[in-house]
Amino acid sequence: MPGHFHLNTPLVESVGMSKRLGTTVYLKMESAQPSGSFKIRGIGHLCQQVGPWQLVNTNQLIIMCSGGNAGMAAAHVARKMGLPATIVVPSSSPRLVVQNLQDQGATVKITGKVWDDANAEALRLLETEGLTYVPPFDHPLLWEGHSTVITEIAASMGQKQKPGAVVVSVGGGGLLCGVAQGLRSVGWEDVPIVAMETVGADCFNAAVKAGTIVTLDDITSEAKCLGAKTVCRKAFQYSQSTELSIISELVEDQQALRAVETFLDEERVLVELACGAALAAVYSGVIRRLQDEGRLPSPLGPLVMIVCGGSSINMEQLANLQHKLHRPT
Ligand code: PLV
Repeated sequence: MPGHFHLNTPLVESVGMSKRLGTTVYLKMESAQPSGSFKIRGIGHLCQQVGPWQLVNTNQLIIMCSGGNAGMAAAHVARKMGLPATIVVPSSSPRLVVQNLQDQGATVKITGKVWDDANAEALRLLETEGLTYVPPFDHPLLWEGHSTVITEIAASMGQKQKPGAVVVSVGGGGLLCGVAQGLRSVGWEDVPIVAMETVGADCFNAAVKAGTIVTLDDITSEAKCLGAKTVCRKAFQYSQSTELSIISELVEDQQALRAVETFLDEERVLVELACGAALAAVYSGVIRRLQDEGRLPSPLGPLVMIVCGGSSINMEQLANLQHKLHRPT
């Protein structure tokens, strides 16, 4: 088995974003991971930790539920470990996701409307069939695995540079927890995190506003991979901690889509709407506004954008989203 399943991804300067923001913007290109997103960091790490004593010896199936990208990571890791995988996805997942998962050799089960429904089915299978459950965002081993994204950034930036802020997308909050943990481990706990969601997939923002964990009635955003109805407890706890500064911000689906389009034009990389939510922090002027409001410093040190990636996107899917979201002006 390899040391780990993820790659050390490039940290590249974005001329276009830097020009817009008036400060250097670095892109951490998680879209270049083997499974198409950062998810392989945490899921690879979790499977390696439980693997020796649970997965490999008993040759159990890996079962997990996913908006898509966590499933892709699990299917990839399972294939590399020589284990069968069953991935439960909601019916909101595009056909492309199902095809991609099957191409990775996974069995796909489609259940329910949104991620939470698929999760309930995965937990049922876990009980009735004794399979091993791999969660997509709520597990300390996932966060530990995701935290390597920050240790790599620290190694790439070297001793002399430190981010002014880090931008992440938030679904169930696993990436956020990993980034928070990573910042602590490299002594960067004073670096603010800008946590981006879309309106309608905003369980973290809703919890921050309410001061308690809340469950959304429904997911109405097209960014289905951000579509957890309830954020994980750890992410909420981080938002309440005085040690870290986490700023929760929302963008409309249209802004996330424009960000995906601009990123494709300027950086020549196609990412999902879930990732567009983070990119929109620069393209839609969220960071600028936060500076104007005094919530981020001016001038700001280098901004690090976690380009979380995502593989539920291709030209056909992009055209579908454009059709749905871009009303004629
Ligand atoms: N997607 C999860 C959860 O879905 C999944 O099962 O694929 N960016 C991309 C491209 C993602 O796929 C996800 C999560 C996120 C960001 C957010 O990560 P999280 O869930 O750790 O906050 C419901």
